Amino acid sequence: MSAFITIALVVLVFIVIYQIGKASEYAGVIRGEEKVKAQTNRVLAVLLLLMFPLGCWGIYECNAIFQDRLLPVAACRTGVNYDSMFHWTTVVCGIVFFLTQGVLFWFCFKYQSTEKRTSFFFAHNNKLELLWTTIPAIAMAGLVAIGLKNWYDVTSPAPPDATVVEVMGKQFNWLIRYPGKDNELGKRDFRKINDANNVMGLDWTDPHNMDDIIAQNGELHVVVNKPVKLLINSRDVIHDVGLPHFRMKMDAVPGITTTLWFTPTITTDSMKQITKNPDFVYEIACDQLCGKGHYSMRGTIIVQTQAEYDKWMASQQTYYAANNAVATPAADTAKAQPKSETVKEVTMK
Ligand SMILES: [Cu+2]
Repeated sequence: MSAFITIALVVLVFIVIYQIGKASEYAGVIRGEEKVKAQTNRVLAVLLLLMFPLGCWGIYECNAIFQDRLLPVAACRTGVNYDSMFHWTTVVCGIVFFLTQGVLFWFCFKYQSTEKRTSFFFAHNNKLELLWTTIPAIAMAGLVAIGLKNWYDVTSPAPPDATVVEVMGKQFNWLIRYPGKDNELGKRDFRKINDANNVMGLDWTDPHNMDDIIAQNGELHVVVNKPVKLLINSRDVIHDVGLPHFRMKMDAVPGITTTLWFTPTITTDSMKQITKNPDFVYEIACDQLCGKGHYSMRGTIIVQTQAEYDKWMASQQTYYAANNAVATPAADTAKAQPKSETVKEVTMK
């Protein structure tokens, strides 16, 4: 019964809408169809003309509101180049936008349909075709050329004096490994991964691993004005090392090492002053949806002077010492004493 009532109701609604349409059609005939059409056209043309400045004003207001919430100045040279490319792309596209949209809205107003105007059929014009193909092609080629230059800059081999650091993504944080005094990262084997005392699966038969340091709290310490090369990989699923303040990102893929290098130019302390934010930190954001804890996968980068970096490095205990000398679970390593050399001596025997 209810199904019958529903169908009847739907049919009734259709009939009502149809009748309203018919009624307005008759009303138009009585009032003069052409007159009503011309009046509607005029209103629409004026509204369209108002629409353009209103839209532009909206864009301006949005920009003013969000200006302070945008990223601060780029903290490396390639980042500055990237920002400049973004700026010029916006300028070129902005000019094209205002020219074409301005003309579009103006024409809608100027050439609105009236009783006196008849359609003008415009089939083809070689000059115009050439003009609106060549100019955008040159502009696009210029923008692509700048983009390619920046891309090669970022993906070029790192300078030989770059500090090498391994960044490993895992659900849901970042593991940062430094090569230690021998300046060489030891071998890893995913079968040796053990959350209790070998989070990155370091192969203890490789002597290069003995002095490797895994930074606590996922903090990546780097020296200002010194190139740093990141060797990026993942322990489980695909993550992505996103460095918004350096305008860079690179996928962290299990089984494949990807690289990224940059030279930080502004220390964390200077950036605190620039942003007038005493809590400012450079961020490593995971840019790849990697699971339910993805939102919390945030690492930090500390950009510091060479002296500060050396002091921090001296306070770090080797991962081997922290996890094998004293048989402590990984959770206790945070409390481990910084006497790495002594502990290392004991464990090496
Ligand atoms: Cu993620």
